[in-house]
Amino acid sequence: MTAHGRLKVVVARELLPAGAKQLAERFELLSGGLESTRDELLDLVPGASAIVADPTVSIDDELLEAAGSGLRLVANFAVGYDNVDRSACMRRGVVLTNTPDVLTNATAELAMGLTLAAARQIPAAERELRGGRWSGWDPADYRGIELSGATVGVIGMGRIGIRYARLMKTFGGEILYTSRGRKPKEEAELGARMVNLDDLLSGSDVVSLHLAAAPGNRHLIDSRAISLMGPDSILVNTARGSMVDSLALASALAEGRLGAAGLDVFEDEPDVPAALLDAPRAVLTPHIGSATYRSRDAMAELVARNVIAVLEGGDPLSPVNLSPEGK
Ligand code: 8YV
Repeated sequence: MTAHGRLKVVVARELLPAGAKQLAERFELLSGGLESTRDELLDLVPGASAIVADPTVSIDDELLEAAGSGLRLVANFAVGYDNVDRSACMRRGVVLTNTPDVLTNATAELAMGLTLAAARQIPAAERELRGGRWSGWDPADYRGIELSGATVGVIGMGRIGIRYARLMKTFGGEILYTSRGRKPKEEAELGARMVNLDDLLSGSDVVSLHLAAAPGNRHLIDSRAISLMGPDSILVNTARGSMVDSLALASALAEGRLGAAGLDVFEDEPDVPAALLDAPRAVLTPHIGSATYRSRDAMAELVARNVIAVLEGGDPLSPVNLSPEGK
């Protein structure tokens, strides 16, 4: 509670007006800003009832301790929450919320866009043209991979994976997937087949990652996994950078052992390894999966509705299960 009798809500970096406006009407709202440092955040959180975070903000014991015992909620502006120490939240009775559903279409559409852009080398072709290096039409120039009839492997058949599978099914190929459990509805609707990871990697023309990051899937796509993929196949990652060994991927692209890659996420954002920047047939975007007007506004609104619900004594709209086995 602040001197003005209002509960204090701290936005670690920035919340879009679609959410910030509602919070500012009810609470004392403080924002660190996009450039805020860890130390500035530690100075900002004492006495906060809620913290609004995003994947770039590490929510750990130290930060929760600095906020103090009045902290009731961490509202993450993202569906992923690998930036949050869930057991630390659980120990302190702090609720964690995320923003599922509202970004499903946006993220799946970007994954599809990266798939197409990588298959046809659209960014590299455009760079050549803009760089004044287009010397004339050449029948051998920029020949790419055709997606019609391609087998698409979806690693992680959750909400975003399913949406991506539906979009990619329009190319008419087969859908393979890995998942914790069978998806009978998608099997019936898309003819999708659940297989093990190795069979997915060796049997797909396109492999797209849609898993939540976890310690157990760090470098899930390493040099061995890449070696199972065909030399014309495409790897797409809009999930988390930690799941792909960037250097192994860059070597495979440089040596022609992999067809192309479309990546929106990186291991140590915003740093992108030079090897990837230099790799041929790699399309790289700066973590824009959910960046549509509709999705980002809906995410901000959902963050605000979660904060309001919890601080006004109700139930969170989209709580994260904090138990160790929870997803
Ligand atoms: C971005 C995401 O993190 O929701 C996620 O998990 O990775 C993306 O939505 C988000 O846009 C940045 O806050």
